[in-house]
Amino acid sequence: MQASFDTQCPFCSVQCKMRVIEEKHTDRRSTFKIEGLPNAASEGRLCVKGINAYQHALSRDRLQKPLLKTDGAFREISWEAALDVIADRFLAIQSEHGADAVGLYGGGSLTNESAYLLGKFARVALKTRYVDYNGRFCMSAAASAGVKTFGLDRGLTNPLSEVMKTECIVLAGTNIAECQPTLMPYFTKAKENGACVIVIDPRTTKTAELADIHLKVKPGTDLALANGLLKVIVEENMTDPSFIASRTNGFEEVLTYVSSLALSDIWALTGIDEADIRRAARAFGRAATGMIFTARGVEQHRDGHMAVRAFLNLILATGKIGKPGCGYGAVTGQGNGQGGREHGQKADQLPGYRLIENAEDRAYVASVWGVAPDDLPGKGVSAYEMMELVHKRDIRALLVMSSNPVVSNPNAGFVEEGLRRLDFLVVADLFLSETALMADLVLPATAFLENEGTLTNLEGRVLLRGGDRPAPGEARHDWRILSDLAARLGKKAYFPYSNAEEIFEELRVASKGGASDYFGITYARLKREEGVYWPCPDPDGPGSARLFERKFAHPDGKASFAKAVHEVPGESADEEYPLVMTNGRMLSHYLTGVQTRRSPTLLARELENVMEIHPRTAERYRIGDGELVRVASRRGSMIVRSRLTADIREDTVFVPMHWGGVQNVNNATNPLLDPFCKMPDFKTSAVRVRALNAADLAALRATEG
Ligand SMILES: Nc1nc2c(c(=O)[nH]1)N[C@H]1C(S)=C(S)[C@@H](COP(=O)(O)OP(=O)(O)OC[C@H]3O[C@@H](n4cnc5c(=O)[nH]c(N)nc54)[C@H](O)[C@@H]3O)O[C@H]1N2
Ligand SMILES: Nc1nc2c(c(=O)[nH]1)N[C@H]1C(S)=C(S)[C@@H](COP(=O)(O)OP(=O)(O)OC[C@H]3O[C@@H](n4cnc5c(=O)[nH]c(N)nc54)[C@H](O)[C@@H]3O)O[C@H]1N2
Ligand code: SF4
Ligand SMILES: [Mo]
Repeated sequence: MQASFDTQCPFCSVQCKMRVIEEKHTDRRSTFKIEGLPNAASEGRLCVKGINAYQHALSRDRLQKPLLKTDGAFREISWEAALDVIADRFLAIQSEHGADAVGLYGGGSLTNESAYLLGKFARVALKTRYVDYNGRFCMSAAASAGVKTFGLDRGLTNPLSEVMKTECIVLAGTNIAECQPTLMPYFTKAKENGACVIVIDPRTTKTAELADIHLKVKPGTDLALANGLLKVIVEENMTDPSFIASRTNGFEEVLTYVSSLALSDIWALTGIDEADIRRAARAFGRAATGMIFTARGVEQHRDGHMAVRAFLNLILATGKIGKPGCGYGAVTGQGNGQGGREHGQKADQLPGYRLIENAEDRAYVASVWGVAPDDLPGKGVSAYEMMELVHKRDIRALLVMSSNPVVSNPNAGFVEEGLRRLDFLVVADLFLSETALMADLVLPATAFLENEGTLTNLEGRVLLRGGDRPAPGEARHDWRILSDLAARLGKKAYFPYSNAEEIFEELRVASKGGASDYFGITYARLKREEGVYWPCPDPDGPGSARLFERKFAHPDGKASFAKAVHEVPGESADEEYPLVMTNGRMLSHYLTGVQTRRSPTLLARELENVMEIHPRTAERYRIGDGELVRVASRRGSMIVRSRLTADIREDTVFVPMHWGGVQNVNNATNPLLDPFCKMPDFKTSAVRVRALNAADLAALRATEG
């Protein structure tokens, strides 16, 4: 017997559509076949993660019932009992310590409906100011830069199809070949059409193999490099003066600043010499059309916001935006990294990108929710700052929904210590993640095969994901968990939903008139049209594929240059910690690996964490290939296997982020926060490395069993 389910990949922001065909055999075993479905982003392609995503969703490890921890051990309980325990604990903690003693921590894999509801749940059911989400570590620098420069943050300002038509592409700190693999054909086609590709990355990644010019930058110095590029563009008259005059503000100040810089200083900082800076600046400056893409390599630094703004300066100075083949892309990460940042799970936001501290915005959303504006709390703090409040015991109870913060936060040891101090931790997840293992109560949530809802992909296209496969055991949708809990807290009237579409109908109205306006989008339309770009205020009108054609989103219609002053990176190598460690992703694993490590096919590709190190550097520290090494920073250390490769800078090592515990790169990362967006300085930590000796290995075996 056969059954087939149309859905979307649960992983990255491309949101490839797929069909999962289940063949049920007479012995009750099932086998699965996966087909890519046509769609405007991946055009039917799937990468290895998408093809194997069904494996974790169908894994025996899936949570099936709520689990309550008593005397250190989990036991299954009913939903009734679980909801009672949570409501009792939350209410007791709030009555003793105030409404803000309970915090909520969401994620960018949640559907728009669940993310919207999490924000509403915080403000209406719990009335706590403390709600934030993992996108803080992901999109916050690019998002805040887009808002400041353009007046609006949407991942791509242009449809993907325009990539193929552009003459010059800058890929800064983005490894599309491993992180959004099904988009690579757009870039290879652009190259076939004659485009010049410039890659900025400390490693020769699969993406960098595409480059005509590869700037192998020192981690944490992109801001200086972008300033150097602008200096050459200005010096060699490659700007677009009429665009600057008619469509932007603030160029003069930037001009004065970059003119004062010396390329030799920028070389000293970035490791990129004057000739290469000039070559890249000319390629971008002289091209008639060009696009710049940034991702976490540029953004996850203490100056991530300003680094992105410096790249946006290049776009504005050359007038390369608002027309075909000209624009910017913040390469969004998680499946709903885009929608997840629009509808209110962020500490300072309300739906539709409205601001919780803005009186008009509060009044509007309060009217949609049927509460008094004064009853809405004020803004809270960012994800890592929430962990600081947990550590300080200002936050006493926490509900984590769709994130694994004890692995993904910087300075993970501190975060773990904080979570242990909580009076009550609830985690809603698919699995017993590292964070769920620490919880007092764990709730089983539904996965992509089972959970219908909308997600907004990196282009800003809203997509409806099917989710018809029955959930395992008693797993519930995230939005339902929130609704059920709200009812237990006496707020049922505000959370009356019986399906995702009803929530979307409310979200449409709540976002109406906001920057990310979804009012014109309906489920019926999404079923008909495959996807709709926001902003889409009109049910009969099209969405906006290309942004900023005539005006930017600031009140005066103009874009803003930023004087982006560069300094040294958050942490630099010194005698004690002589190397710089950066980090990121591998093709076959996803984020903290909770899902992909439960897929046998994906796990088999990469079984354990590694450290990429240059052979000459390895020799200096007497490290052989494939040896276990300890990588230590001022904050903590991890044990990983060395992988010698000449593709990385000699002064840099790279450790992926897909493992927890003793292999967790975040044991060592730096929680220094960007002042504008509170992005942690994940990608530059000074470290020392050493191969483990026999005594270390014996000790390790003893502790790790
Ligand atoms: N396979 C896979 N795909 C994913 C994910 C995953 O976990 N696995 N996660 C998804 C998510 S949530 C996200 S946010 C995206 C992330 O997508 P990316 O941002 O592309 O991924 P990263 O590997 O973190 O970083 C990209 C590149 O930045 C480089 N880099 C490191 N430091 C610096 C620096 O200081 N400057 C510059 N210019 N480059 C630097 C790294 O060498 C790396 O090649 O991927 C999404 N897709
Ligand atoms: N060192 C370092 N650290 C980083 C980064 C880096 O580049 N370097 N990148 C940062 C970035 S960009 C990101 S996005 C974060 C991600 O950090 P996390 O949010 O911790 O990442 P995930 O591993 O996706 O965790 C998601 C959890 O939710 C569960 N889950 C999946 N789908 C659902 C669902 O629909 N409902 C529920 N309830 N649960 C679900 C999964 O099983 C998993 O346990 O990590 C950040 N941390
Ligand atoms: S991981 Fe991304 S590129 Fe790969 S199939 Fe899933 S959505 Fe598509
Ligand atoms: Mo991300």
